[in-house]
Amino acid sequence: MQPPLREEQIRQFFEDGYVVVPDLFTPAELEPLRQEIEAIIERTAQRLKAEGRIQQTHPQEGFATRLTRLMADHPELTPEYIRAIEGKAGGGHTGREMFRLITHPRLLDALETLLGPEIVGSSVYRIRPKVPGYARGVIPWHQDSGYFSAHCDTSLIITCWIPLVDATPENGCLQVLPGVHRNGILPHRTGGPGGYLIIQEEDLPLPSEQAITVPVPCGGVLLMTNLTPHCSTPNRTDTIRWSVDLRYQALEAPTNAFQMPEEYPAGASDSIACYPPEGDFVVRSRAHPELVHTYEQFVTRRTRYDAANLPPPNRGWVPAGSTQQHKENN
Ligand SMILES: O=C(O)CCC(=O)C(=O)O
Repeated sequence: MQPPLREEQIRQFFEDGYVVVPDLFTPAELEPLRQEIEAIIERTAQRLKAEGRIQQTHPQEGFATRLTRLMADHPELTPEYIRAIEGKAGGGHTGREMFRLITHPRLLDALETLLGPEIVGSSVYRIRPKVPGYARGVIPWHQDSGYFSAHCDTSLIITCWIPLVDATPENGCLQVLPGVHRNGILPHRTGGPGGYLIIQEEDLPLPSEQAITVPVPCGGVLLMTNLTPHCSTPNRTDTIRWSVDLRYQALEAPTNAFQMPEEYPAGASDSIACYPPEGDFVVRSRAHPELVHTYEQFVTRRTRYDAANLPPPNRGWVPAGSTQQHKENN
């Protein structure tokens, strides 16, 4: 039987901080999630029409174009569409097909070769509709750890970036800086383009011209570490670059997978989880299979964390353009 990741893929992941596995899924295996997202768009458009806020629902448009048409008709409704798809703070989509993808055995087998057999679905997962011209679709240089609590910088948290269509340089695939993930956390700044954190050019360990552009075919996965600097590029096509990014860590890394938000001692949220506002969940445990969360438990955990409104980590990053240095304890 073919191993989940080949030796050279494992080596590239640890040496370069990223690797593309071009054929982890068949495009057909991603179809149920595409349909789950299409159903949200349909429901949202129907609701807005019933409320008299839109006239056209564009049912004839497909996954690649419908959201573009809806947003072009009413740009002011963009946040409402995005929120319906992504949830309140981004990770609120708890559909069954999303869970099926997050817990897909082939994906977990690949992750087991990198993380070991005890795996937590780390809280931050996202759906990203990169609609042509949508400013928040283009994400500046960052390490995912820039968003996480500082006490997780030394843990490996793997991002699995999974396009739901072919991701190309034209439609805004990612770029990475290879081989610099072992140098630790870089200074991030607040208030980058789209409101995101940014590592400014002068703080990148390599000039951005040395970045590698990483196309990923539909069915493929880009694996990155939490310290791999990466950014996403503009979508210059007329179709949507849909993707999801999922994150995983070993059970021994800091996690809130065994607490509900109301069980936190006051003020302790930053010292427990890597990303306190969202709930982690166990996806594989060879030693204690009884710890693995079911779909129903996953939904409950995600919903309770969503309602608790815990603040994101405050790492003391200073604003973009400021000459102030970030705090030493980052
Ligand atoms: O999907 C994108 O365009 C960017 C994703 C990203 O930066 C991330 O997953 O950390």
